[in-house]
Amino acid sequence: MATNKEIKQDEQPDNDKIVDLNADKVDATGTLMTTNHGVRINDDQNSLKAGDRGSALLEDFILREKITHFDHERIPERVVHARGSGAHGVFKLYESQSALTKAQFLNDTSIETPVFVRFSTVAGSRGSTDLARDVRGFAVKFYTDEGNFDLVGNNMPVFFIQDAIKFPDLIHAVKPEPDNEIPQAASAHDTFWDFISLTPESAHMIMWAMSDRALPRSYRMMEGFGVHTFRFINAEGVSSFVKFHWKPLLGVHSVAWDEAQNISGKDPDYHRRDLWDAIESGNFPEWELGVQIVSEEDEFKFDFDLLDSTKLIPEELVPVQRIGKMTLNRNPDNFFAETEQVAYHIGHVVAGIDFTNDPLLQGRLFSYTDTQLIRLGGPNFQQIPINRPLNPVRNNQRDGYMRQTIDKGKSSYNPNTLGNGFPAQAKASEGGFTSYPERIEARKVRARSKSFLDHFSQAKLFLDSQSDPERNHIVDAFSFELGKVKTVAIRERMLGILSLIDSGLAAEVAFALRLPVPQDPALPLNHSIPADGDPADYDPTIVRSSVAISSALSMAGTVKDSIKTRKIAILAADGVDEISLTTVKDALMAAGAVVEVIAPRLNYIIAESDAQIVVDHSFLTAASVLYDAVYVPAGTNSVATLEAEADAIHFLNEAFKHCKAIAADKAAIQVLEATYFSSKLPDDYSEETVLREGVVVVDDVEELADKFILAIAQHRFWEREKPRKIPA
Ligand code: HDD
Repeated sequence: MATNKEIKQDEQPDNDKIVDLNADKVDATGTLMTTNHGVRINDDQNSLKAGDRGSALLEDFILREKITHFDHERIPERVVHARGSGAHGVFKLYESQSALTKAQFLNDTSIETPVFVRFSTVAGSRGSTDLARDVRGFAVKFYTDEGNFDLVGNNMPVFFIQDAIKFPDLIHAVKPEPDNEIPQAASAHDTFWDFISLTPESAHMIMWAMSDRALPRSYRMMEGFGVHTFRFINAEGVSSFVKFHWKPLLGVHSVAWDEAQNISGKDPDYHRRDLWDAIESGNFPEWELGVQIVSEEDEFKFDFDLLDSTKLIPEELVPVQRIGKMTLNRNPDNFFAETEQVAYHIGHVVAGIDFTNDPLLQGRLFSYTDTQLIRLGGPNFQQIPINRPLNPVRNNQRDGYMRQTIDKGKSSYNPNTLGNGFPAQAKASEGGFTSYPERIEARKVRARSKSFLDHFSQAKLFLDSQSDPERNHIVDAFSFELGKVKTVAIRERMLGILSLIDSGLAAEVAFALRLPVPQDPALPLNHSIPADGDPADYDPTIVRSSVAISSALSMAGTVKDSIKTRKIAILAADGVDEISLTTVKDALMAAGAVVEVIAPRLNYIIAESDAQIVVDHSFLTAASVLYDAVYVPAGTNSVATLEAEADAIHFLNEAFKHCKAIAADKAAIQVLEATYFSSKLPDDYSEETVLREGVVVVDDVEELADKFILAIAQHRFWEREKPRKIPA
């Protein structure tokens, strides 16, 4: 047997080889075409035939190989999170976390850890729209020198269910209905709300899913959460509980629901394109990694159970410490090879990070390997380049479909002497993974812990922490979703659930549905208890929360001092005033925005000064919903054209309806006067008014640009929305 001293230190990471996939990259530039067995192809245009007009010959191995490969191009899409987009990047630690964890990439601030991130929606198929109302997946693979650590999270900090055994039910309910496969990528249908209305533990998550968090403006502008409580283990073996957070440096921003539905038609790849374009243009998306730490002694000090994934730890109770930064700086070379084949697994942890007994987490530990076996075709999926760890893999596993490594030597078993005892086990001091020796004395039971039974107080905490517009959007979302439900009994049951969260919320949704709020809402909840369960043991209405409001749960106070990467439209036509256009354009671009000129026709417009100005889109290829703000420059002919152009007026009307910043040179005011919001233009354009109303019309273009930038940074002026009718 080998002694540990004899183990060679040949195991240095080779970044180029693994993460850049260089060893496996094929660049066909300047090369000749070959078959898969390497024979040069002379004619790729015609199949082999008996004569010019004769039938094809079976002998044609070139044709057969090409068609066979094509026929087998598809692999099963992910059973959930099928629609997604990925990017490469790096993670850099701010300060050593060695007091908490021995994971090297969280100890050594000189290490730059490569990452591959995949964002996704949950319910839709691979080709579905990015803008569905849905949870977003936020999965990060850290290629650490000690193996891969996958943080497979979402953009919401809690989940629909508490136990993995309910996951197939949840997903069957939200996916398109099985008889007609309708609707695609939407939760607004009977089976989903039937299940939710019978599953009180989903109350908290459903508030998040009906909030604007489910409609991110960009993947780059959403938070990420590990959801479960994990463990950190330090070199002394001391464990602390940890919740992981990702905080986007651009802030957390959303779009309006009407806008989301329109984007789904105009550009279903909106988020994918946004991520790709940002990285291509060098605007690298950034998030800080945050941790909430709870010491082992404090496990039971909260009014919820740390093992319950339907609960979050309010930041008021345990602050989030930002420990490092992730930057996404490289687009994949090949969508299929990287983004489609990447295989995340919550069980991919490294020494220093460990699991808790969260029953949702425990079930996931099984599911992720299992799903890759069918999706990627066998047990060697970790050998696909995007999935390989940086450090060499050495064990006695052999063979199987698509084995990539050529393992040398006679011994493929342990213990052995024929291979000198290698590969040898690693001691803990050598980085060997050891599970946290948690003390467990328990009976084997199939039951839900009573500490998991408070289903409504954090749902209420979330609702009460929202700004008025955010709360209104939640009412609208429930009214929309339940409005699409055909079975009235399901709508009523949901109103019952809502009344257990907040009677005002239930009344507002009931008003929209013109239904009464049920009197005894707790009754149908008996569906969610075991066959022999006593309803008294499963009373989900216990209210425990000690925190009434948590400002971190609202997006209202997010970052609002930057317009970096915001997309601004300038509407113009022939005869535009060149200075009015370019002064504002240059100022916006200097502040980091992406500015596009939109005109009746493509290619260029001719300014009053006779200068040619490049046009990025015509009204045919652009749409208001694809921009964050809009500006109309001066120029007599341009203004006259736009004023009479229905597409231009529609563009502005939509921008106003979706609460976006709007600016016009004072000499272009006629265009705004042709919109439906002409009567709502403010009387003055002081900074205070601009920050409140989001509209700027002044004649000094430099002043205009400054005020417009302030307005765009606010992101949206939700207060512009029509006031709600208060139910009687
Ligand atoms: Fe899951 C994929 C996140 C619960 C079973 N999950 C998947 C992805 C994300 C999450 C981001 C996509 C990864 C990628 O981009 O490839 N899942 C979560 C979160 C959960 C959660 C945050 C709760 C806290 N998941 C969950 C449960 C189960 C699964 C309870 C099963 C018992 N999830 C899967 C899966 C998927 C998956 C079937 C589908 C494709 C894949 O794994 O690779 O195994």
